[in-house]
Amino acid sequence: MVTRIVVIGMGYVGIPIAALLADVDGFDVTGLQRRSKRSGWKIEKLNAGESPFEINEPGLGELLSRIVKKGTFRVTDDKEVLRTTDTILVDVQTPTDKSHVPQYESLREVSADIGERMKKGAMVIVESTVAPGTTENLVKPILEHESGYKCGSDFDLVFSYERVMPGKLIENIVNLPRVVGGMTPKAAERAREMYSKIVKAPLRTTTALTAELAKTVENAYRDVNIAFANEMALVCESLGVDVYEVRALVNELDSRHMHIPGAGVGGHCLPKDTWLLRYGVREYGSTRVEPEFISLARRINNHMPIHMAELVENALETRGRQIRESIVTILGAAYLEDSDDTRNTPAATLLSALTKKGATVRLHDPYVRDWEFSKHEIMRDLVEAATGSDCLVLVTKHRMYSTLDLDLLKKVMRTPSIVDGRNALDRKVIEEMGFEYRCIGKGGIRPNKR
Ligand code: SAJ
Repeated sequence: MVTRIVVIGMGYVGIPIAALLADVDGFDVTGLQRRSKRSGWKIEKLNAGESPFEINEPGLGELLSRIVKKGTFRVTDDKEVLRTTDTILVDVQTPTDKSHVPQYESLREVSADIGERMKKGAMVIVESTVAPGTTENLVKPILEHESGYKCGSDFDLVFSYERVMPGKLIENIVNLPRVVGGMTPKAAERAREMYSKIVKAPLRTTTALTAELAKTVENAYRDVNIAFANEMALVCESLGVDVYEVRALVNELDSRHMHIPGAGVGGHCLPKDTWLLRYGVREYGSTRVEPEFISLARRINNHMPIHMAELVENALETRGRQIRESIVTILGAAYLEDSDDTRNTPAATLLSALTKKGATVRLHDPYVRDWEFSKHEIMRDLVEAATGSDCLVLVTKHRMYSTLDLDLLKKVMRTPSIVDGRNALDRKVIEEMGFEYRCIGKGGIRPNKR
């Protein structure tokens, strides 16, 4: 007996889960991907059994070619596949807008597509990160209204989130514990049963609301820890101390885990999950609770790329250059080292801050092909990107930036200055070579007094 599964949204979440499920005996998986400009091309790539990701995702390539050859996986843009499927996974983007309100257009649209077509007895699993309360208050009513079915008796509804990370998409799904939150215990158990075929780590069943909270809390927790490290970095800069030395001393205590300060916090999780948490408690909470602490942490982390621009200005002034007459080269467009993922990348905020200060900005990245933030060309040749430049600004700790040919760079640059947003470089070596050097959290050279 074949269990048919449809996974909606062929992204960082949908592709690995679909591939793993399609490799299970008795499962047949169809990826459902709309033919948008930005991602329609993935349909052909995936149907050829190839990973659409620029960076290497261990295990994904061979898994995709195996299941396509086996005939247990294919991708389509035809929503009619929803009519005959037993289980539907929803893996669409759930971004937040500038005022941090979740943009649920895709989720609403997909919920309606499912409701109009799903068969009685189907199981719908929302895997996209949503504000707590969304599965019950947004997805369930649409599914019931469009299908005429009753949640719990005619279909099962579950929220179960991914703990994916670019570069470890397969590994994380298989080896990290997984939370499975059902609108009913029966639904949670039915979904747990399916996940048990691919997840080797513990599976924890709970309610959908508890699972939604666990997801957003787990990322807000990481975000506030990074914000603490960033605030301490600013304190150390001001007092002329190396925050990384302070961090090493503090973390000697087993009960301390100070995170790493840096040029900012990007990705599709941390920059938005705090706002989803706040939105959920505002919309669906029974009492007025304003989560100020996690909101402040977001503001601190969002300030870091702005601070990077201040360090660039400070370094250039020390070398007698005005930023508005300078060429500044950003090293790293991706939000995460050795990844091609540019979602919410701090490099975009830094680029606009430098442009506002009048700088001519270049962008270099070894993996990223294009990005949605501006028309900037993303340069591949580091020497070309550095030639005539007045400052290199390291935003992403891509491996290649830790082994820069400083002799050559000094020769081709107009002004030898480097601002290090990830403590990736050796300050002593750089300064001995005559570079002006700034680094997040490394004091000693104080930004000009306001
Ligand atoms: N960052 C810091 N300092 C740190 C850690 C991260 O500045 O100490 C920055 C990174 O440079 C990056 C951003 O934060 O710009 C996010 O980094 P991340 O390591 O949290 O990577 P993500 O965004 O891929 O986070 C994922 C999350 N996974 C999911 O939501 C499924 C997160 O929950 C995980 O905790 C995280 O991976 C992880 O642990 O690596």
